[in-house]
Amino acid sequence: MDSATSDRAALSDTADNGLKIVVVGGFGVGKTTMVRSVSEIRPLNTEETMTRAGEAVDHLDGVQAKTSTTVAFDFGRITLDARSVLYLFGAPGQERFWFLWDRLFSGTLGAVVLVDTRRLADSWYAIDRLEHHGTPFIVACNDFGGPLHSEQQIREALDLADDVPLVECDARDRSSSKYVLITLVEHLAALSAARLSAAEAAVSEAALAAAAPTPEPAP
Ligand SMILES: Nc1nc2c(ncn2[C@@H]2O[C@H](COP(=O)(O)OP(=O)(O)O)[C@@H](O)[C@H]2O)c(=O)[nH]1
Ligand SMILES: [Mg+2]
Repeated sequence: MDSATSDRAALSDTADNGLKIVVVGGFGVGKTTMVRSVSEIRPLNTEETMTRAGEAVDHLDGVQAKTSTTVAFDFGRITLDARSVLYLFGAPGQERFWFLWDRLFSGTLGAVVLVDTRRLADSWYAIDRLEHHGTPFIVACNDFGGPLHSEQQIREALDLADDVPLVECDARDRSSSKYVLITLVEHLAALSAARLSAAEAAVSEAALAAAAPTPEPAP
């Protein structure tokens, strides 16, 4: 299906493996845009017009051009193959909705943290919560034409471990958003393979130890 929003693709009868992915990050970093651009169904989103009432509670620095905001979450879907389907949840970014995040993370396989390089600190909270929950994630820098930082500078500013993938994207572009999700799925697959081989190594070590001849007691 090519159009992100014009059609409603029916879920295949064979789809029995639902994988939940969340898109998180600061206010106005492009979460709703990414779920919209990549979803194969018309995405559910809960956008409301921003009014002056929010001025006093939401931090609007750097996002003055924004006219609507997510007040619950975004939801979209992407079929991976006959059995596997990605369900995408975009979290609301403003601080007063952070209480929703912990619930949103339950059952989540992995997350995309979107960042705007002009406001890197706005995505700190997302990374902190994901680390707290032990949810694997990747970081995607959304292209707002912001200052160019080296990968090392971004990693340092976000205090990212070396094994967390860091990519660039344009959330408005479907293939770019797809690439971000593919990077996440590959990262999850690599983590799961590493866990499996660590478990296999532990099992064979235990088997070797059990099979080793018991030393003769000293005379
Ligand atoms: N220049 C640029 N603008 C973007 C990009 N992604 C989103 N936007 C715009 O940034 C604004 C905020 O995006 P939105 O998806 O609502 O952010 P959210 O609060 O994280 O859900 C909207 O006006 C989008 O059209 C991008 O990659 N580049
Ligand atoms: Mg939003």
